[in-house]
Amino acid sequence: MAGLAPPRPAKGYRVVLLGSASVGKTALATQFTCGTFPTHCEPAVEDLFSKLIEVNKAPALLEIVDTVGATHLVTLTDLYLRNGDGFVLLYSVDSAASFQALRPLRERLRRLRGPRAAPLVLVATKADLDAERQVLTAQGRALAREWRCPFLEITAKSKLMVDQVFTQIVREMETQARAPARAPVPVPAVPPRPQQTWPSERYIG
Ligand SMILES: Nc1nc2c(ncn2[C@@H]2O[C@H](COP(=O)(O)OP(=O)(O)OP(=O)(O)O)[C@@H](O)[C@H]2O)c(=O)[nH]1
Ligand SMILES: [Mg+2]
Repeated sequence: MAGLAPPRPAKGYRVVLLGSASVGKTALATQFTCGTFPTHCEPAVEDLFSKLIEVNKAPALLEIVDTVGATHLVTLTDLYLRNGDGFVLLYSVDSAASFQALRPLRERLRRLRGPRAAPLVLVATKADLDAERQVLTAQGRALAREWRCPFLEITAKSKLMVDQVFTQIVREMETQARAPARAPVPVPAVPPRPQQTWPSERYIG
């Protein structure tokens, strides 16, 4: 039909949710994909969710990997860190321990991925639990500034800022995909006879 552009194929992204047990990873994935707040979540080794969204007028098909926070599954977590396209690192505002657990996780991500980019978003969950708050908004913001990544405070319970988590991670993945591949830092060549080459450089201009 004239005038109708063919639909653009959706780009696929694997987004991994990471964080300590009970921070609300499953609640976030369920609220985002099904629009419901689960009343009871059975811990599973892994759950997969998917959703087609639109970011910057382009379709993005998200495969969301909901991991478990249990620490004995270290090798499994390494697999996710290696194979994810983008990462949502979560802590809950009522748990300082869950906040502190993110730094080693991020270090591991950096070590495992090497020079490969790891787009990420930092997310503070359970913002409705303000009376039990142990981590200030400013602390989350400061960590995100240090990591140069977006930061969001969300409430999966009332679907506050839930969609934005995924829009942001898609934006991060797209930005890093567009960035030129990091070239190795060139080692400056040492002139074989410095005294022969240096003067000409010194007197330029
Ligand atoms: N008040 C409040 N509670 C929440 C929120 N999100 C999750 N929870 C509760 O936090 C508990 C843990 O949530 P889950 O989504 O199961 O946490 P998880 O990160 O998937 O935990 P694991 O799978 O064990 O790693 C549940 O009792 C949820 O109801 C929220 O936004 N507000
Ligand atoms: Mg879970």
